[in-house]
Amino acid sequence: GVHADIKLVDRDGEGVDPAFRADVLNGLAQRQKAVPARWFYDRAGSELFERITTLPEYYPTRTETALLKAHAAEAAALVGPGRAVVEFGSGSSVKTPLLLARMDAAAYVPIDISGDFLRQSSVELAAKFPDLPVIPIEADFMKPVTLPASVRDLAMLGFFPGSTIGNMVPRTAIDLLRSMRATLGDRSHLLIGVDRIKDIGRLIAAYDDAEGVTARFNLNLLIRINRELDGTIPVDRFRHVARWNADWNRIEMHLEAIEDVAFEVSGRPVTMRRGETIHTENSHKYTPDQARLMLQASGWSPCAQWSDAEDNFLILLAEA
Ligand code: AVI
Repeated sequence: GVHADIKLVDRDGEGVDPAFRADVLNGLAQRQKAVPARWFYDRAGSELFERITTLPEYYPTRTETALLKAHAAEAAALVGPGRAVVEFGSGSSVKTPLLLARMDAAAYVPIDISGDFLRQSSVELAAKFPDLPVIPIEADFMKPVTLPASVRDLAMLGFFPGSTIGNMVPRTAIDLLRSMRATLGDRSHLLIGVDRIKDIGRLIAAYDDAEGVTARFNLNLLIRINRELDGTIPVDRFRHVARWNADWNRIEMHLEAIEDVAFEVSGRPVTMRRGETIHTENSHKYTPDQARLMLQASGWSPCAQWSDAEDNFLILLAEA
């Protein structure tokens, strides 16, 4: 069963989130305008992201799922039974059960900043694994998290799928991996998904799909700003752009003004010239060597890795 009461937080149609307001106002005041990608995920954004994961062009989700199907048992054998599986993020209804079905785990501990996603996925997971204690923690996993006494003495397996690590610049990614190491302790392992560098055309297609779902996902950020921060952004004067940054090995998503625009956010005036962009996301891609180096730089020792036949995606197992 689920071992916690989590308060429901739903900001759709509610008051202003001061952190959102600060991030947007600061971001729009920069020379290269930028809004952190974490703000994509309101209700509509989360639904659009779910649709992205099933698009023909968006290979990461289906490739990682296949890798877990094929190799979770091997990973489980390397890690051993009786672990607390600590997932960073509230968990996917497909990937998490694939791992837990093979782990013989002592507890499942999802950590997420969004209480309502956490609550929903914990209840679903507990229904699938009735004998597994599910202990959701509402917290920002970018910082070290104090785990409850009921799991603190168990050896742990951290689980961080989805190549979410790619949405951070390498410095921040290393800080996060270090803080995971601190959260999980000396006897722990980490299983992490990383998207690989590949043909640029295929990478761009994955972030600029023919159906336009990713464009709507990106543009939804402007709709959210208008709704939650009293914005007057002319959304139809912006277009979705996905481009490859070869210096950083990353896909960048931007929202480009297609003509000169002037609008307000929370009473503050903003102007943009035609062609000027708001940078909304980075999605870094790694070679297997780079991924292992990043783990090592964060205090983790890589011990196994699995990739698909087309070299699209990588899951790595590391030990503390
Ligand atoms: C959540 N994250 C790993 C996705 C990615 O691929 O960087 C977010 C995403 N953005 C556009 N499409 C998917």
